[in-house]
Order: sequence, then C-alpha cells, then structure tokens
Amino acid sequence: MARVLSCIQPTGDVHLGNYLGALRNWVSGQHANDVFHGIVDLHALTVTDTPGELGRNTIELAAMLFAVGLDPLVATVFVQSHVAEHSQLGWIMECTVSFGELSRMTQFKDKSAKREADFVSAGLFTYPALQAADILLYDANEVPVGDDQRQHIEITRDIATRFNHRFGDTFVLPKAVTPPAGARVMDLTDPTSKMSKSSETEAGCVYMLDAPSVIEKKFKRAVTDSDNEVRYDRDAKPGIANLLDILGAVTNTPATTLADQYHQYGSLKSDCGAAVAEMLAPIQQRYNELIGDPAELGRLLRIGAEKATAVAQVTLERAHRAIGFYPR
Ligand code: ATP
Ligand code: LTN
Repeated sequence: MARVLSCIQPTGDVHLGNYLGALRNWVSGQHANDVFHGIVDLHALTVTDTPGELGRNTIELAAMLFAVGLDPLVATVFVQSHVAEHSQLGWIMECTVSFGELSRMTQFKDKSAKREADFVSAGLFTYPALQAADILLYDANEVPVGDDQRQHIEITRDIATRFNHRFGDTFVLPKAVTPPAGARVMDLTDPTSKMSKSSETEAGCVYMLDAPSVIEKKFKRAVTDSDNEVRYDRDAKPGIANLLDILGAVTNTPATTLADQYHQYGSLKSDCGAAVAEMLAPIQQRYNELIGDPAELGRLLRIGAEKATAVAQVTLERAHRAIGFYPR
C-alpha cells in the first residue's frame, strides 16, 4: 500500500472543479492506499490577514471533506496547524533549500506579481519549504497534484536528496502522480479558463453549496457558440466540450458518447444542471448536518490530528537525530 498525501488550502468555497478534479478521487482512493489529507491552514496564512477567517474556512472545508465521503476512520484528515511538526520540520527545510532555488519557483513569481500592491509575505517565498515538510513528514511515496504543483514536488525531492546526502538517509523521496483522468472543469462563462474561486465573476463557478435553482441557472447561462451543433471539440467548441465533460464526469459516460445523444444546446444545459444538482444534493445534506455540529467536527479532526502526529513525530525525531541536535 502506498502512502499518499494530498493537501488543500482553506482559502475559499469549494467548487465543482475542486470536486471533480480532486476531492472525488480522494474519496475513491481512500481504500486502495494509506491516505493522508491535510487542510493546510499555515500555507493559507501566506495570503490571509483577517482574524478568524482561517478558522472558519478550515471548519467549512473539513465539513465538506467529510460530506463528500472521506471516512475519518479510513483516511487521515487533519489540520496542518494541529500538527506542530509541520512548522518544526519547515524550518529545517528552509535551511536545506537555497535562496536561488526558491527564487525560481513559478508559483511565487506569479503570486507575488499578482499581489504587487499588496503585502508579499516572506512566507509566500518560503512556501515550498513548508510544503516539503508536509510531504516528507509522512514518508509519502505519492503526491497527486496538477501540473501547477509539479515544480514543488521536484524541489521537495531536491531538498530530501540534499538532506539525506548531508545527514544520512532520513527521508523517503516522493513522486508526483497525475490524478486519474481528472476532469479539468472550465469556467461556465469563460470556457477557456479553468473554473476557479478566484475568477472575476461568480456566474461561471458552481459552488458545492449552490442551491439547485442557482446551479440550473448557471448552466442555462453557460457560454457556448452559435452554430448549434453538439459535438465534442475542445478547441473549436470549448463551451460545449466543457458541458459534455461535466455531464460525462457526473454520469460516468464518455463525453463523445453523450455528444451523439444531444442535438440541442438547451437540453444539454438543462440535463447538465439537473445532474450536477442531483449529485450535490446528498453532499449538501451531509454538509449541513456536520456544520451544525461543531463538536462532532472537532472530534473527527482530533482523530486525524492524533494519527497524523503519531507519524510526524517519528519522522521529525529521525531528522533531529540525523542532524545531531544535542538531545534534551
Ligand atoms: P483557485 O480555484 O483559486 O484557482 P484552486 O481551485 O486551484 O484555487 P486549490 O486549493 O489550489 O484550489 O486546489 C485544490 C484541488 O482542486 C487541486 O487538486 C486542483 O488541481 C483541483 N482543481 C482546482 N480547480 C480545478 C478545476 N477547475 N478543474 C479540475 N480540478 C481543479
Ligand atoms: N501548494 C498546494 C497545496 C499544498 C500541498 C502540500 C499539495 C500544500 N502542501 C503538500 C500537496 C502536498 C496548492 O497550492 N494546491
């Protein structure tokens, strides 16, 4: 059984892209591997400065992770700041990566450029060192990530290799894996950009907690094209291809098969909206039950924190011994 680690930042409302591209695979993969799922609030702190916001986002994201079907007795779902070893190993990682290496990270260049008038924290720069700690603490063999995160897995491998070379074999080298045919969900109003919580308008983004009427309206208004022919062509007909991909992902049917079954945009849009609303209804119901029971959520997160800490402590201890800190 491979040890698999995935993490998600508590930075906003979870949307259909997150679900079809990531969370759904987490749920289906929880029995096949030994999986750890971190809600990485320390990473989100790099771009958050409002009191209380991180905690609220964390509990809402936790409720969503359990609502979509992660089983706290099978998967280890934990909050990063509950496991102090992340910060402790993070510092050691900062001392094992160079300024030059961190300067080459494209995510830092992009994010700091976008925030040019805003506060750019040093944490945004050293972010990959903390991410390396997340991964190495759990001896993770596999880290499922999208293309944007591959560079961070590469630098984690470089850091681990350097540490092992300096101080002796300590860390397992992780491998980036591409999630199984992860649907890439595009924005409904701009089908050439990915559906994202940071997009300009909300109309193109379907949130997990949107009411059925809102979902149906968003699909009805999805941007398509004017030739009125349903066929699967990502380049020429990105709007229609996106709808077919979404309906395909929800109903487990190949998008090209669906394309043959539809002749009108209107019925494709309404079926898509209805299928998504139907898929989300039981998730929303479980979410509402959980979010109304903070004591239970706290209990579930403590189970995760205990399991995560047990593993992380052993690894940190190993790193401390390898470095040769004077023991207390
Ligand atoms: P933002 O929406 O602000 O761009 P994000 O949605 O990429 O952020 P992350 O927390 O970085 O959010 O990603 C969580 C997971 O969801 C990642 O595994 C990411 O690959 C996946 N994901 C995000 N957006 C999409 C999308 N539109 N289609 C498929 N997968 C997605
Ligand atoms: N940087 C990632 C989130 C993240 C992560 C991790 C992913 C933090 N630590 C460890 C995988 C493994 C992102 O922005 N999506």
